[in-house]
Amino acid sequence: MTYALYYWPTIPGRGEFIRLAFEDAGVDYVDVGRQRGAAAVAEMINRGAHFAPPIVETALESVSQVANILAWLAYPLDLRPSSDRDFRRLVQLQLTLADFVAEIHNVHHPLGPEIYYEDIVDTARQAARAFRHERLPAFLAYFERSLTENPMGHDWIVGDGCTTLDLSLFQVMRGLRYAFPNAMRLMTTPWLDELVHRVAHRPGIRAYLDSDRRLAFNNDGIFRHYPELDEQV
Ligand SMILES: N[C@@H](CCC(=O)N[C@@H](CS)C(=O)NCC(=O)O)C(=O)O
Repeated sequence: MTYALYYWPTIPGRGEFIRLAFEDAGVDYVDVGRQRGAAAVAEMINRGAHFAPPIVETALESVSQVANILAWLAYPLDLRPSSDRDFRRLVQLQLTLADFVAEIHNVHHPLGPEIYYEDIVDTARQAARAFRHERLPAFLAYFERSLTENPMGHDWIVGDGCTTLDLSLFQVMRGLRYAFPNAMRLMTTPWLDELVHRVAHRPGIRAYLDSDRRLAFNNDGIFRHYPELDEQV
């Protein structure tokens, strides 16, 4: 099976959650946006079946929404837990992570994606303060607790092996440390930090991180580093 990923070529964004799954599993995939440019992604969206990228296409179907794509790929890529109950929990946590990612994005775009950050810096400052003090600790505590309370052990968040969700948590933790380094130093997430380390050392991920396929975080993406939105120290 060959997979085609449609995602914007210049940011890790939500496409990165999908890339990490492909790279960890070592499967063949075509990164259409990076090979053919943003126009090819726009063209896919204009066909009308999907509202927004990332979109993954095979010869048989095309699928959008990160959590939905990963729930699908978890089976063929062998990044799933073994029981149905754990699979439901995986999807539940992946959807919660999608909520978290949307809130992270909304910190720098509190009035919607169309308004330039530079035009709403003061509003973004207010949004960032609330995010850093309320939502960031609440979401991190939830995922940290999920990890420590996994009855199958604390190496992985669901079940006893690596899943798509562990790879996604890696990306979110790395993104948060890029965007809010000061605020993140105040958070206590020992188990999530161990998880990030464990994921970074998986053979497929390590090779990917060292390759030119891996895009660096930047200020056009979801995780943006604006010092004025971070904790002042
Ligand atoms: N809930 C969707 C969000 C998709 C999304 O917002 N995609 C962004 C890029 S990360 C986009 O290009 N959105 C265009 C739009 O919302 O019009 C998912 O998880 O896939």
